Amino acid sequence: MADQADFETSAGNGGETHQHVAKAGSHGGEGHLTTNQGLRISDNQNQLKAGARGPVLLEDFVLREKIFHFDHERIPERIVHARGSAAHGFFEAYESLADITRADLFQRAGERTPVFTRFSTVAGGAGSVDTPRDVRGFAVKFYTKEGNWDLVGNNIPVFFIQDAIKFPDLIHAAKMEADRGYPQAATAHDTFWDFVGLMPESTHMIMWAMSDRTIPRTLRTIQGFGIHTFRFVNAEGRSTFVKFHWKPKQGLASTCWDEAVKIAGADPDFQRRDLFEAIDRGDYPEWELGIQAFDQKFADSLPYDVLDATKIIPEELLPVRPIGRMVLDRWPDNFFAETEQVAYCPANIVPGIDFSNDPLLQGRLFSYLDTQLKRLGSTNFHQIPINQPKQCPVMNFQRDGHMQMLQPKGRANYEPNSLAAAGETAGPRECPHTGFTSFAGRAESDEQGDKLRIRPESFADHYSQARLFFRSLDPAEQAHLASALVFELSKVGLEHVRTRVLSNLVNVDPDLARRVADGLAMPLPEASPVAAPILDLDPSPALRIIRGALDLKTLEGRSVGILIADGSDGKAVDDLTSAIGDAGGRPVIVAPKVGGAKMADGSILKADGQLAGMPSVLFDAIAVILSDEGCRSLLEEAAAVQFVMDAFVHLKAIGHSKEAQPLLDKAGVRADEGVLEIGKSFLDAAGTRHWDREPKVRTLA
Ligand code: HDE
Repeated sequence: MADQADFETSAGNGGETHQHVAKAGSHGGEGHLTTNQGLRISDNQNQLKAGARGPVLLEDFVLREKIFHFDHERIPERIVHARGSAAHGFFEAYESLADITRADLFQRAGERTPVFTRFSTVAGGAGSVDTPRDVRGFAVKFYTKEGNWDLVGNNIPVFFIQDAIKFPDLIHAAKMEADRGYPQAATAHDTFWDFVGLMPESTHMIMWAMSDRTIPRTLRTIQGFGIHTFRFVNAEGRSTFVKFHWKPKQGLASTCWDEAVKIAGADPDFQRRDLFEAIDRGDYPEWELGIQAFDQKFADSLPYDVLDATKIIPEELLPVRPIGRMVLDRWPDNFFAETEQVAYCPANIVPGIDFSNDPLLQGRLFSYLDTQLKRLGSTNFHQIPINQPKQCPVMNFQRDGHMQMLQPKGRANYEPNSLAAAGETAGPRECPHTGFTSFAGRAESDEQGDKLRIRPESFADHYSQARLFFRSLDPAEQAHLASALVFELSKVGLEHVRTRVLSNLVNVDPDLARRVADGLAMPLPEASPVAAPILDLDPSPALRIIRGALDLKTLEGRSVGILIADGSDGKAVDDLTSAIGDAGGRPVIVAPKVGGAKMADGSILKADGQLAGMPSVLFDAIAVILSDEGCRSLLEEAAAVQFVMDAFVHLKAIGHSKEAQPLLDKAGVRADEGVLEIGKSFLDAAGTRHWDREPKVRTLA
């Protein structure tokens, strides 16, 4: 028998009918190894055999139980968003929002609600890499006192399609091609662009997907969006439309495409590791939650429909009001139990929050519950600890089913009942006052009442906001976007597909289309026909990453790789390391050998990583502190030359000792404001990328 202390019981999900949820995960303690029946195991090294060299006996139930359980360790991965990383934390409300919502978590300034947040890529499998060009999922489970509220969003505020019925087609087209099983986690292939070309409603999202938003530097430097229009409903039953925004305190930052590709090889878990390590060292990532709140009159004043998930409301038109912050401060105990088994669902809402008629959102309300049954195998998936409400009981008469963990007592398993009159436990009752009621106001749709498979006229404009997005970007970002289109379409073998996409791009911006056509060495086709006039909307600088409002120049939370070798000046390395730490950055020592290098004064300085295994793509800036002799030896080392060359072409700051100059020369580094001798100004330069360098290092479309 295992020690009794290994098995906690918790009333976590308690309440009248659901008492005593056994915590199924207490196998981590010290003590004796047992079978799942609690039988102490005497030998975990050898099977039961008939004689020392004889055959294995079928009787060996210890072996069979262990192998049986192992064989079934995998569950179906998510059909989309399979690869993810998650963390625990809290949400803290800034002020009472009682005027617009009755949701309990927004009633009191300073009130904290526990959260579990999962970030993901969309297209790749669970074992794919962290840095493909892809949308990032941003799903937050708020464990409120009134039940779980899931805000299941992305790092992009729009989506590819307007109607949920197109989702399986979109995902089929985006994932690995059906016959060949590749490419994994990449949209640069025929079927994706074939679908996109035929679905002009995806054009706005394509602009975002081809921008640097989809190659984020870390998960800590992405924005999040609820995408759909939701509702807040206050105690009087008045509804206000809301759109949700998460803004990273760490700033918004992306990689260069070439860098993202190289990170995939150097560290396929780069973003997962970054999140883990940041939390581990107490550098807790934080986001501010904001809302755009508006009424029907405002919605009616817009030239597009707020129920259309391919549209944004520019912040310049309707500012984002900050309403609280989320801090992620705890890594899960167990990846499978929590990150893999967490089951988000946009239908999980609380009183004071409600849906709009967005047809994409409406379809999602069905999909997530359905997918959880397939993935987690039981209708009782809500009993898994990560999915249980933490601050309120679960009480109802739903019973039985696979893997039922609860043992309700008594006869009451229906409602209403009058068993209380006989002195028996009657169980929970509905509550018309505090229970959730759906917002009953007049539906937004004029078509309400007729059964129609139809797209409203107000959804017909597919290009104005794509144009708005492209024209709002910094010129460097526009060049990245155009080059991403050239790259992706260059991987498309079907010429008619490329031509069709180009025709759609002409509607977005003729200059963009021309740049992409030039990059492909293809003629520029005629614009594709449009269903609604294309408007020149006012640009929205808030959409920029580069030189935008969230492009922070700081070392906080960023890393500097310091390359050293035998003979380096130990004091210079120490001084730089402390200065980086003081500026909130993370110094990482890289040397040809992980055991360290012998400094000029004879001391050994240990390295955090070996040069061949820690290329500069893993850092936000680099420093090279070498002696003449150390530099000479590294001139013959391709990894050292590449370390410096990549930092330069990825627009990072390079600080160096005088003696390191020959290595910089060999790497083709040319002087600019981001290349400096080590000193105070290097620290300033290291807090940002040097975009003006780009024309010197890359040909962009
Ligand atoms: Fe999802 N989506 N989705 N999605 N989605 C899933 O649910 C679906 C959409 C999003 O970290 C699945 O548990 C449909 C938009 C995130 O666990 C599935 C449609 C947005 C996650 C599903 C959409 C999202 C998912 C797969 C079209 C941004 C990962 C596994 C109507 C607002 C959550 C699962 C996590 C996951 C269906 C469109 C975000 C199959 C039918 C739009 C962040 O149910």
